[in-house]
Amino acid sequence: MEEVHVSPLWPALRNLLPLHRPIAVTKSSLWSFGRIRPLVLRAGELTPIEKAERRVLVLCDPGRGTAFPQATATIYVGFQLLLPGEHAPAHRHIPSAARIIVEGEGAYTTVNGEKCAMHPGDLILTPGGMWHEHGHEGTEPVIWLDALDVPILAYLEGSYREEGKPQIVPSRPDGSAVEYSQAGLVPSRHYRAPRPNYPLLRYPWERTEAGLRAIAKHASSSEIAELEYINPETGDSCLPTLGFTAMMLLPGRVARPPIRSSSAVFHVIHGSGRSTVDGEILAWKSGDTFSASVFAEVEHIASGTEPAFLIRIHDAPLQQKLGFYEERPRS
Ligand code: GTQ
Repeated sequence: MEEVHVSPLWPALRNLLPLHRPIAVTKSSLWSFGRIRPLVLRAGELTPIEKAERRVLVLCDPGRGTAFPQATATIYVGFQLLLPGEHAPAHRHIPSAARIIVEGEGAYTTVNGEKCAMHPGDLILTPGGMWHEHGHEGTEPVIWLDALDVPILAYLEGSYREEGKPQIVPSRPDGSAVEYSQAGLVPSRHYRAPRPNYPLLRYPWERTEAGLRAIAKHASSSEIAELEYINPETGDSCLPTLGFTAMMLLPGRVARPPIRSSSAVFHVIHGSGRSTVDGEILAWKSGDTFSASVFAEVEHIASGTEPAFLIRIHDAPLQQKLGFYEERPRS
């Protein structure tokens, strides 16, 4: 069989098609920002941006090991460092990216000619195919969390990049302060004028937090205050394969979402708390990041007296497009 390049199905069948639910390779994990931050800053001392192009420490799933730059089957996340005065040159690629700013002021990302200021908690999109470059006009290091769908694009043998020239940037704010400054209102278009595919690239954190606080104030005790980041022109997920939500957890109140077929990475914007993922207790605080595999049983609770705010990155949009996303009630 080896000589003619064939193999029998039957020894592999039960692994390829397990009963009732998938066998997850991903092992849920917590990445402590306090432990990773000094390593990221050390990388800044040792590795010039010109050499690195993107100076990132990738969060690796313990179920796969550090040879695999991914946190789950579909989600890549990494902490990227930009130092004052540095410039990460323009490129574009097939995978889509989003960034969540962790610390520091003064950096910006330019996406298809739109200069997006980076403030802690902001979510900034770099959809596949769009030119992007990063710059820093501040005085302190800036660190953000990149999330990309590169594991799935690499698996599909679809991933490549192109390098470009610095973009020309008109002097105006990004779309969150111009065309899409008010929820529920989008620019009127003339007959047949195309709507942009990715109209809104920056989601300022202050608005997200205000929206969550408004919901939490009026929510019943069983509801989880959670907002989805969407495309304001279509209502779709903001990237094709990855979805993003923001959650507000109240101290003393357990959030128990349904079991989901999607995998997820959670990033703590601020506050502290604990999550149980398939029976494992993960204690987290500001800047920490943790993962949950497909079909994981997850619950979260804030600790202390202040609410906690998390961003959930997940692959339900991909699973929905492929027609197999599901949720199961908790027992
Ligand atoms: O900032 O453009 O973490 O291209 C991985 C690939 C960040 C980026 C990553 C990238 C970028």
